[in-house]
Amino acid sequence: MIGQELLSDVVEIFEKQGRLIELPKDKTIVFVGDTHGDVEATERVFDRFLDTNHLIVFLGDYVDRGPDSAGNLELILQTKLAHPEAIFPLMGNHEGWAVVTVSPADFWEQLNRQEEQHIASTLSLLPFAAWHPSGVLALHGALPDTDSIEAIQDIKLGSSDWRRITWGDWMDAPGTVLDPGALGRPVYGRDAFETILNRLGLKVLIRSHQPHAPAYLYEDRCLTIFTSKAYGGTHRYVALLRSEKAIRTARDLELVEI
Ligand SMILES: [Mn+2]
Repeated sequence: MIGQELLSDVVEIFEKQGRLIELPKDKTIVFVGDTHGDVEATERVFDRFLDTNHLIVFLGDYVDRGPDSAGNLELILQTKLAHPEAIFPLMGNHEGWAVVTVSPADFWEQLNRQEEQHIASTLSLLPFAAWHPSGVLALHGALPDTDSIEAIQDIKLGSSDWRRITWGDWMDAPGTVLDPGALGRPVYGRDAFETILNRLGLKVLIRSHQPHAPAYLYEDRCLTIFTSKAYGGTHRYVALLRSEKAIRTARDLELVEI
């Protein structure tokens, strides 16, 4: 099981780095979709991209569903501790256990009470989003309804904007809130996407969370990627944002199979 010392050590890093990560322009950014206990996916990402030329952003959902949730989470946290400026795991809905339950929750349900509390409180400090100056925002689900990118820094765990970020789905249909998701996942439409993307001055949203969503939505400005085989898929993809490349749409990021 994941050691108490590892948890306490990464807490200090998460508290210092805050809820919104600002990504540098001089590295290639590697975005990794849900891994969900697929530790082989995480190992492949690190084997290939953990070096001084790359910065790795994980889009959340490290536990439940897959074969080795504890191993996957431990590998990510150990690597975060060893390389705090090289990898940035964001919060998915499966990391929000401190405030909301999820299903399936096979990882959380096999922990004893003390482990459950310690891991949940550690993961409750994960950042919500990562922003790149080329106009790209990365997060787990849907866009928060904030006035600025900077306001993401002040979003509270369990709030409506937190729920949008970690639980929100997108659907290729007109409208804003297509389903408020009172009992689960809120669903947002094209009008919500365009209004908020423009208000925040963004070009592209990259996210995961919805394994059956089209990869490209809304004139290629919303990219959904998945990096786990835990849903029965046979391919794992990451997306690369290269520093030298101008970004107009999500097609300007490069999808790479790992
Ligand atoms: Mn999710």
